Amino acid sequence: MPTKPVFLTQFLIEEMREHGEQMPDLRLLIEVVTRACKRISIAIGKGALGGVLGEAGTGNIQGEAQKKLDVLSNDILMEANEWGGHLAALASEEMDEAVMIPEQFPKGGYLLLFDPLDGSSNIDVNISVGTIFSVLRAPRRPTGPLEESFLQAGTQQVCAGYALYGPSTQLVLTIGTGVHVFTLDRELGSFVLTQRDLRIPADTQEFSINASNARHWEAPVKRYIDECLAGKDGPRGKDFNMRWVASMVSDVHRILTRGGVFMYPLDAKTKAQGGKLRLMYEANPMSMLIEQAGGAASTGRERILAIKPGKLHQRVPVIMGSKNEVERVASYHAGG
Ligand code: AHM
Ligand code: MG
Repeated sequence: MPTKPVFLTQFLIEEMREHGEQMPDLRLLIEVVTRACKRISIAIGKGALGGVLGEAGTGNIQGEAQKKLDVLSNDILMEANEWGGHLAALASEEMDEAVMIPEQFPKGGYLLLFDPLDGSSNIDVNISVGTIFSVLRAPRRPTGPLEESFLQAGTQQVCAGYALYGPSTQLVLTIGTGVHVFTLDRELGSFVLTQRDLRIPADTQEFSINASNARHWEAPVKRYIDECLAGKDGPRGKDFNMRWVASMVSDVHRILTRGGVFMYPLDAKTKAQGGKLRLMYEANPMSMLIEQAGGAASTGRERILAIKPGKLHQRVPVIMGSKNEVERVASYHAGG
């Protein structure tokens, strides 16, 4: 860690200057989003004392029961972002449709997408959760329904990141110039740069998958995991470790930090809906971070970032992390 603390604002100004493009609106937008993440972090930190645990008694568009903190986090992000003047519209995993910035506020040139609280099954058991976000440019002359403006491939993202609410709160961010990690200094209330240019090792000995779905997996995934489980005496010639937090943010954070492969593949249970995880709120931002860190992200059949979305709440199979492992799983899907 640098001796003199580098705060998020200073980092963004210098990073943009170094790469020859000042984008003040994007910087301010990132600051607003991360300020909302600090508020979410405080609410989560209060736990049972804040009266925020448990079910909200409502459901989202995907038919999932919402937790109080899902709703609260969504409200915090909406409220923080609607008046800033940097956005044209927002979309959230927890809301049925994309929302235009209300009439009374100025409009900006960006679109914001977020999963306000990822891994919400972990809230009531005090295990790490996170907020994932993605920023796209709003089309200059939008035509058709609002949703269409959002239906851009992940390669078009100008920024992606997440906040991880763990033992410490961290912000992991890319604006297309590598992946950088900030840690929340709770006393100062500021994100401080703690790691620049995160890189994922190309090889790994760790995988992350919900193994209770094994009987539903397709043959290529079964083969890959069987080979890992065979250890030193199997075709891979080495032992593998396994980790599954069931918060994508936590699992992907571990992989960004020390390598590994994260999988929520297509299986018999999720096939009808195209996969479990959401393309625009989860897979795309995480894929941008993973690729920016030198890793790879695939559905098994194609690069996630190249997918042209058909709808806002689209789901996709996800295989991401250490490059050589992701390529191996993709080659098994291709019949290799
Ligand atoms: P959520 O956004 O509703 O919390 O769902 C997404 C989560 C991911 O964070 C995690 O990887 C996965 O769902 C866990 O699924 P499972 O409970 O099937 O293991
Ligand atoms: Mg989620």
